[in-house]
Amino acid sequence: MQQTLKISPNFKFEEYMASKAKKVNTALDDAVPLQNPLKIHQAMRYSLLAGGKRVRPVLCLASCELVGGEEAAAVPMACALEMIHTMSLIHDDLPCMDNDDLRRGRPTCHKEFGEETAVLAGDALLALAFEHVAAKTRNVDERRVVQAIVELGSAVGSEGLVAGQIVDLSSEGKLLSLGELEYIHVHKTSKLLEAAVVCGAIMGGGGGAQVEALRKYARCVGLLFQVVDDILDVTKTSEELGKTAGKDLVTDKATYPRLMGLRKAKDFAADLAAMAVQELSYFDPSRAAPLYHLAQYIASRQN
Ligand code: GRG
Repeated sequence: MQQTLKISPNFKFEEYMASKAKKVNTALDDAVPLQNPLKIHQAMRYSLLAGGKRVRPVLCLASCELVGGEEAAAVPMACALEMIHTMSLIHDDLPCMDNDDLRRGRPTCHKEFGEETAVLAGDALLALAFEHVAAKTRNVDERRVVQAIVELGSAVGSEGLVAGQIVDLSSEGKLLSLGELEYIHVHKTSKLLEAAVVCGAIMGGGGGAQVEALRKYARCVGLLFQVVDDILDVTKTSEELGKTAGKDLVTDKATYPRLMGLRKAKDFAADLAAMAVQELSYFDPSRAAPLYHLAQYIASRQN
């Protein structure tokens, strides 16, 4: 039976998001000091501290606190998620992948530091992410730390982000079915968002049923994130061009609006947001406000 989730109208989401992002930014700054060899640490810091919405770390902290954990228990994991997200962006931008010149409003890592350094900065961030969780997590049972590391590793490896990327690269120029597009999105984007929520709950001491309810929430939010990305790709480009048809409707890149039409893609996004929120009815509504608002934010974001 469907339950209605009663979220307090007094919750200040923008303030919440800003304070959590600030916390994460400070922790990231500390985690990657500017040290020798200077060039590699400059490149790592350049990409890691370049802004970004910090959605994955905030999801992780919110999930930890929803199950009753202390924020501090999940801060190293939150940093690791952002390190991995950043390294995936650095590698994705490389000439052998998407070949992008700009990221987060400034030159991509390889444009600024050269290709070799960008590859190594990505590699170093990936290694540091796992080291950081293992070495810096405090007051969490070691079995939980290991469980979370396994979750994170499987989300990014050849059954996670890497799987999504290789299938995406191999699909270039091909006409994709909705199922194939979903495979790419689930692996390239959703897996890390799922790991963020699930690892936060594990670090926070969540029980098995809580972790699995949050996994369902995260799967909806993960796909929602990418469907909205696809919609923004079309609508932003339309605005820029001052036309009704956007980039993806006139090129052959597979996106949800292109495969199902803009109207249906928007309906699909609304359904995913509703399904995500429904999963939160399992929890105490007084604690569920952050994840509730994060789902709404992801659904209605403009960048
Ligand atoms: C993870 C080992 C490993 C390798 C990387 C290159 C690659 C394999 C995967 C590509 C993954 C990728 C770039 C997916 C796109 C995800 C996405 C929607 C990025 C945009 O995220 P936002 O909007 O960006 O959260 P900000 O800048 O706000 O953080």
